[in-house]
Amino acid sequence: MGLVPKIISFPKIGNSSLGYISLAEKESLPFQVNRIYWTYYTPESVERGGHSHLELQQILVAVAGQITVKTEMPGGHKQIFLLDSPDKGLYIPRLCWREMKYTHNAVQICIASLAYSEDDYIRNYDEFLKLKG
Ligand code: T46
Repeated sequence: MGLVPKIISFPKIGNSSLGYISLAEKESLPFQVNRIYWTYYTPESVERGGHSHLELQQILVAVAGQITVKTEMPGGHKQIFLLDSPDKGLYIPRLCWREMKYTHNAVQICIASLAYSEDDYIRNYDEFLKLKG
């Protein structure tokens, strides 16, 4: 997987009368998983993110509700992704600036490559812009 944000499609097993299972086999993921955490009850007025990570790689999944993710890579390439299905994930490479908005019912799973470390964050946008070039 190249170092750009991209949508990952997870297998979707089942049907509308039985329901569905989606899954992420480790061989299909672009990094070794270290931990998984989830965010929820984010008010619709709140924008989360507003940071990049020096080393952390992640996959975000909206297992319920919808998440709009704006991304920017060093160099200025900007994209907007809509996570609106539990069988869809967004791969976020290291250094990618991200901003997220959530519907009231959204539950975001974050599959992460590394343990939490505040030292891994770039929370200042001007500092992020200096990564360009
Ligand atoms: C990300 C996006 C997609 C902890 O104390 N431990 C933890 O494991 C985490 C993840 C966070 N925190 C603290 C740090 C902050 O004071 O919780 C507060 C909120 O964390 P953060 O600013 O990372 O929150 P989000 O929702 O902006 O970002 C989260 C992930 O944490 C982050 O890695 O990229 O989702």
